[in-house]
Amino acid sequence: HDKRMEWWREARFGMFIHWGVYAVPAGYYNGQPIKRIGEWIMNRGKIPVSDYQEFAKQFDPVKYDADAWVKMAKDAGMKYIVITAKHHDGFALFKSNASKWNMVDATPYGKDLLKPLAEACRKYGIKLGFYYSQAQDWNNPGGAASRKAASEGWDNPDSTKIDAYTAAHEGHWDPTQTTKTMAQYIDEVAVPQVKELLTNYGDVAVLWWDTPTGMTDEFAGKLNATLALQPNIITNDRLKRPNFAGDYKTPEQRIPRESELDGKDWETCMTMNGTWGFKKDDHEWKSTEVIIRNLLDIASKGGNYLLNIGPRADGTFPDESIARLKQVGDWMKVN
Ligand code: FUL
Repeated sequence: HDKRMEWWREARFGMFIHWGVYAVPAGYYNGQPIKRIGEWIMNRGKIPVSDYQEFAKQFDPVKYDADAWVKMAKDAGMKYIVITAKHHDGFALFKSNASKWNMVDATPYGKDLLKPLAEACRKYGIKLGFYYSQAQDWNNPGGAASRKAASEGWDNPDSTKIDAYTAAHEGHWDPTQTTKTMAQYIDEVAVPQVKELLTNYGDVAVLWWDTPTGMTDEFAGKLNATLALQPNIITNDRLKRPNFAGDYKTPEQRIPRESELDGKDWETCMTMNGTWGFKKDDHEWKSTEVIIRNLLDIASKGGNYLLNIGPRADGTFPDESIARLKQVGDWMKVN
């Protein structure tokens, strides 16, 4: 275990990338702003599956330049990248034979987004990790949907009707979501897709699981077994709780206090503004000074800082993110 963790323990700084179909609506549905984090828009807005899938027809990132992305990470002093291969909306940024809801089959762009990223990472010596939402999947039938959020009230104007439905259907809001069981979804989509990710892109340094809604030990065991395809891979602690602790803990949007540290490895993931996935109206940017202070605080406590970028649907990073990466890099050079 320790051998596998060596590079990660020295890394200190990494780039999280939340990119997907949600960058197209960028926080708006039917002209209405949908509150909270951008990558949750389908869930928060209770967008029907067929409507949401329409957005993919506008996901055409012609300005995507993986080489430039990785170079920006490297110049900022980052040592690894973790990208959302599939977020909760179930959309695969890669060519998949397990579901047509993927970049190659469902968008005009028609090309795998992870291949060029993997190549650029090899070129610049940056480790590549994949975020994969193993449990929640709001498009592939049988995938789970967060139940907790259902009690908070939705942002869709139609929410009373939807709330009753979701309460009766374990957080789902569209009948197509429950046409298969979660066991079928795990066997037919999640396990095959993770195998694709661990087979088709060379070395994969990290598997970053998320939100274990509805996970059982059996489901988690099947997913965990696929990791044998990459003997050196490490994983976070979000596959299933308890019993699957992974290699490190993942405090979100917060830096642990000294007194909370228990000797286990940890990584704080954090947004630069208020959202992970791109939202055109989110202008709450942290200053470069705050970002550097966070990095120092985290490094001094022995953790890693996974700092997020939410690229636009055209394949570019927001200007504010670019500026901050550049300034952090400049600071790194003199310190
Ligand atoms: C959360 C997810 O639900 C968010 O969308 C985001 O990916 C964050 C890093 O993890 O639990």
